Amino acid sequence: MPFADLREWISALEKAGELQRVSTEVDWRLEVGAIVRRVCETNGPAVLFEKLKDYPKGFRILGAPMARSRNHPHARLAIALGFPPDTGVRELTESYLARRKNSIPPRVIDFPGPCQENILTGDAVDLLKFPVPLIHGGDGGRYIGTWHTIITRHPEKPWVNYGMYRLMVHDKKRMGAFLGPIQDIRRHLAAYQRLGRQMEFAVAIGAEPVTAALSCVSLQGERSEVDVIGGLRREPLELVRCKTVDLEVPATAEIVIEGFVNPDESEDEGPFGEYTGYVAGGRQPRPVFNVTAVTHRNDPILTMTSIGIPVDEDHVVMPIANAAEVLEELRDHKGYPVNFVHILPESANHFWAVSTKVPDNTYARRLAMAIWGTKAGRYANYLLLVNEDVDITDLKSVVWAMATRVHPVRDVWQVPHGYTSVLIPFLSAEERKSGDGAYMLLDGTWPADLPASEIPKVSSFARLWPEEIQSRVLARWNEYGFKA
Ligand SMILES: Cc1cc2nc3c(=O)[nH]c(=O)nc-3n(C[C@H](O)[C@H](O)[C@H](O)COP(=O)(O)O)c2cc1C
Ligand SMILES: [Mn+2]
Repeated sequence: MPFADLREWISALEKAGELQRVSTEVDWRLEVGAIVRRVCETNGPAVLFEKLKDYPKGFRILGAPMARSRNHPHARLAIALGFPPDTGVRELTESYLARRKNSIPPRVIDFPGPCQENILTGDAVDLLKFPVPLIHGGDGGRYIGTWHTIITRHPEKPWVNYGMYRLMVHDKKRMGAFLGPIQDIRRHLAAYQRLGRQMEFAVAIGAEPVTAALSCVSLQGERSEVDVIGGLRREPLELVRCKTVDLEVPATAEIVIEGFVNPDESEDEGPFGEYTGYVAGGRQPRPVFNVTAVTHRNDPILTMTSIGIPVDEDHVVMPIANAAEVLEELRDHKGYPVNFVHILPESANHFWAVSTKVPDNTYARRLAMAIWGTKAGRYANYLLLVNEDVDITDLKSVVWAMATRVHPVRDVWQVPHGYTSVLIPFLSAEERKSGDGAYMLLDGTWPADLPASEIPKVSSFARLWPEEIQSRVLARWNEYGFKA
């Protein structure tokens, strides 16, 4: 059974040793952000802050919900999907794809849902009713959206988008968002702007755990994330009608914010400590999210993370799911003989490694172009291709293969132009405005026509000794006197 709400998942995390309660009072002003950053940098547990300065008891914050865990790197994501905490990268990726094949549309329940236990409209609307944290030292304001879902509906298509885009509080009733230039919500907003209409939105904070996780995935095509969320949960997600906008939201969300974006309104937003490991995005005019209603559960839990230098939520959930999206597109739809796609979390998601069969000598560049042509693969600024023998999920193997199989001149292909996240520091100021980036292919595959006898033999315990010797050595390891 999938988790019905955030609270059930929190209990499961606590049982698995993946949750720390902090009952002592902490300050929403920088202290919470600093604690959560340190948790990310030390691979600590998720943190439930139970008493926030200036706020009544009951208003809580859940920090670092899906950051990397020192117990098992993907434990909190695995638990959210109903897998054992020690599930590995390959298994998580393949299970994601297996479940994703069956999308399950949501089920709408009667108003009011649990997220509507308290309803604030008109003058009662106040975003700062919640302990919205000032997260990093250099942030341009208090961020209410750092682990959440913004829901919008395309004006002309049956396409409802769930996306995670940072949300800063301007004042009681208005927020600002950073919307990357080619994100889905941008396409929705552009369609409303073309029609000269307001775009309604709903923000869900603290829904059951798969919702936020899927909100940061670049699903291939124009797909409604909520159907994929149902597929991953193997049960429909329950939604409830909003109070003031024509949208539905996950019924058990802790906090829901409803409102509209005017087609031509903007206000300065940012900067923010970003997933690339730098304060990024500057302070610039960006779309304004006007709030018409706030609803919440009793004793609401605000989910947040303090992103920065890898590895945090950005580098745990996105690598698995985005790699899965690209793997499915290449292997299952386009028939490329790809073995696995892995996004190195340590690279802030911009170094990708792909292991593959190599059918012919023109294959590597065709494959690279196919990867960059997918929706998630646009983030693969550095792309390493290797044969199937390299375990690309192991950072040591990737560095070794790159340094020994990629000729520094012949095997490197520099591709000027192409989209890059505008938050990457290597871009010039001009490129940062337009998102005009660049790609590099590092082709570590052996030429397809190289006779097998000429492929260098790998000198490792597992590959250079006969199996019989390996087994004997392993069986006698303790007898030799080794402890581990
Ligand atoms: C913690 C976190 C914060 C994010 N913040 C932003 C953001 O502020 N702006 C943005 O464009 N993308 C942001 N992203 C990345 C998007 O969520 C991601 O690209 C996702 O695919 C967007 O959904 P879409 O593909 O439906 O547009 C963030 C991701 C995470 C994990
Ligand atoms: Mn989308």
